[in-house]
Amino acid sequence: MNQKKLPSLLWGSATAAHQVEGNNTNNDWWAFEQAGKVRFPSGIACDQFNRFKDDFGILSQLGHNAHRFSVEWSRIEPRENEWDEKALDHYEEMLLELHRLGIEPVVTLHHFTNPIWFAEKGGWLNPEAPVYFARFTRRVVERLKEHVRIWITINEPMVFLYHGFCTGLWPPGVKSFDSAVKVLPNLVKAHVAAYREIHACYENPRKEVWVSISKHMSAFSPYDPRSIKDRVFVFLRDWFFNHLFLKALVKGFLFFPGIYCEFLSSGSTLDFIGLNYYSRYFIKGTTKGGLTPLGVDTQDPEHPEHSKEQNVMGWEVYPEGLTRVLMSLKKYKLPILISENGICAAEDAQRESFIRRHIDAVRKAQSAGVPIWGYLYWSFLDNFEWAEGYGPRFGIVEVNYDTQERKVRQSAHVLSEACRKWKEQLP
Ligand code: IFM
Repeated sequence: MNQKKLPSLLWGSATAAHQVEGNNTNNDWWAFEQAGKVRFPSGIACDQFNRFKDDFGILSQLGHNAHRFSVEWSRIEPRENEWDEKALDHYEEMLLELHRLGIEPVVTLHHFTNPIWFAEKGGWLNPEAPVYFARFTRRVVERLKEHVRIWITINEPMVFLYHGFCTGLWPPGVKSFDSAVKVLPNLVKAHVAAYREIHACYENPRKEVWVSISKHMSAFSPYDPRSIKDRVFVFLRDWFFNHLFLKALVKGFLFFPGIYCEFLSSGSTLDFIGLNYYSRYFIKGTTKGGLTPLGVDTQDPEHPEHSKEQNVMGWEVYPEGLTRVLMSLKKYKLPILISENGICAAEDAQRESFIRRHIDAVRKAQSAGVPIWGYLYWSFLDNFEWAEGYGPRFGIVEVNYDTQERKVRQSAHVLSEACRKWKEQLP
């Protein structure tokens, strides 16, 4: 196990397996794509499976000291309880390369994709799902533990739940809030089980291993600030989407009024908080036309409070929301790693400005006493943006999908400069 002290500020960028590796033929996303349920199939993506050494060379030139990526469950366990050692060797090679370059790996175990065998058994609706996920976790951690000390069990569980089970835009394509509510405790239990497996795998638990989820959080504002109903629904949204999952992991029980209350563990199963932040939503206090009973959200650019700046997908650019969300996490008294924050932009100048302003927003929260552990920009490379395909470009490194050529954007240098300066100025 690497005993080197962790840097005072972790900084760099992030990716996820299915979005960059290419040819992940054994997962449910691939099957969804082949069935024509999204506009574009992922295909060879950024071919990072074969190009990771060159890609990591770019990270090193940019000076990043941390990098987040995910291992692909369907490569490691392509059929139930059959383990592909070559896939594990591959991830070990990636980790060794990062260490050789002095870059701290942050490894995600579940980033939206599931093996087809798991999906066929009912996926996350199956009450046994946490057991399958914990078995996978143990296998991975036993094999890779020498090289990893920061683990993310599940990426954005509430977003996964929302698109997989409410909008139906992602696999398994279900549109039912009732199903989503059944999946929720399974995801919580999966994290708790994985957390325990991870700590059990290390001889010296807790001291040198950090485990969390990556929690997507948004800023919410009432559509009409004078409407009590809109304000109540903002509170509900914030409670359900932003805090319910975190609270369940910190307190050891999941409480969902009228539907659910279950004790899961005897203590907290978060060693830090991984935060993914992108945007703000205006909430209308009505259930009519909404996909959940939690109000209707809009990012209407005509709204008088809207910043008048959007990304290519129409998400409001709202750095103040990041400060707000970070302030709301202070009460958990845990270090916070911003595990994703980024923009898909047509012009890199917008990305440069986004990075500067969001880092300032983080530093503002830090000055107000929020314990910031690091900042990882989403994403290192342009990549497969799920149902949106290859249109939106989030990368600080441009990818030419015809030739797989990489081109470092100016925003990559802006990120490095801002983080270096930030680190130097830390007390
Ligand atoms: O690309 C995604 C990522 O997989 C999860 N967080 C949000 C990103 C941008 O939509």
